[in-house]
Amino acid sequence: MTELTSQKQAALEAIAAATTLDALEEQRVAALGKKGWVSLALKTLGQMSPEERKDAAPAIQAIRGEVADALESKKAELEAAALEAQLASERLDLTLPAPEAPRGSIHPVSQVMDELAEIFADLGFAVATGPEIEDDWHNFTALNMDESHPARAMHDTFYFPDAAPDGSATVGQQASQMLLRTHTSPVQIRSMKQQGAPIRIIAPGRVYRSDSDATHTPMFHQVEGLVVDKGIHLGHLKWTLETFFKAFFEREDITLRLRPSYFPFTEPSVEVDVGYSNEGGRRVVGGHGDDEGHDWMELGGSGMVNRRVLEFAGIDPDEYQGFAFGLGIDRIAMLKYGMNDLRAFFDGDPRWLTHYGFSPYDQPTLSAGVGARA
Ligand code: 2NL
Repeated sequence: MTELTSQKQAALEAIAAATTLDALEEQRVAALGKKGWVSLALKTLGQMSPEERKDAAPAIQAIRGEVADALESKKAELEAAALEAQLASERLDLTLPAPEAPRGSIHPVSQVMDELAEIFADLGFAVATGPEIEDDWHNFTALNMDESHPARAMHDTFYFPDAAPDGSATVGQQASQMLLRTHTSPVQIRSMKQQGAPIRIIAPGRVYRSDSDATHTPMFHQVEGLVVDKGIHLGHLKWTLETFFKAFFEREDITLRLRPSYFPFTEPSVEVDVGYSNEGGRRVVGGHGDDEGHDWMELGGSGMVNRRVLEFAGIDPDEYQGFAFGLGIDRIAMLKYGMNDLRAFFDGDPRWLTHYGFSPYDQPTLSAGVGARA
């Protein structure tokens, strides 16, 4: 018995001293495992006389109980300590500021297209879109540009080597030559053919010309506008452009000069000039171009839709008249937001975008102002 008591004493001390669950498990196996000293002591009961057993059995059971209790409470203590340590090490400080996620920005061309759409929507214009890969008929023929027109020469237009593979684009029985549209006019031709007159649309988008230098990129952006109705005349055109430029440049002192010109698709045709002044090397739109220190700048072309174009588009020119205009989006974006190099628009350099790009929250609205906040 004394041996068991000292074994118990040693075991209780070892259990008390255990600092890990593994060390504690070792103690459990050594005492209560199949070959542990408690289990061996229990086995000795079988060889005892009933009298001996009567005293020894409760004593061994008591030792077993003491050791088992000590193991259990130490296990609970170590598990609680392990949980505390884990909670302390995995604690999240929710008051720390989150790392800032990189935020995208709106390209100035997209911003200006949104501004255009907003202003013209207020004047009753819908936005029309169409394919950038066009056929010769919609891009040229329907716009009164016959085979001999210089804009149809190879050096201006990107032609595809073959006609439409599925024969979808045909003129009469003949497959039409495919090309990258050189203006957004074919969008308006398609809209007129589809919905007829009256019509009031703008067609903003990418256009392509084989031209590349400091002021020309092979892809650029254009917005064209078209109004067809009864009794439309040049006065409607001038008021519409004036009203647009005042809203777009956000100033009232805009002066337009309509200069006689020639386009095959309009008759009469006029170039649209706007008065500007030079302020510290920067061109600022506004004022009268003939005033001291002012000059005129060409922003686009326009005119009354040529009656042949209306006929091509299936509209009776004796019943309906229309005006149309075309403006370079990249050009008016540079003018409004002070960019000086057209090529940087399409380099895709994120540093340029960070400098000139717009926050997604700068949504153009007429009530809050179409221009983005500085
Ligand atoms: C320019 C000149 C212009 C048009 C585009 C047009 C469209 C149809 C019918 C008649 Cl469907 N005209 N568009 C008219 C005059 C000028 O653009 O210098 N653009 C930058």
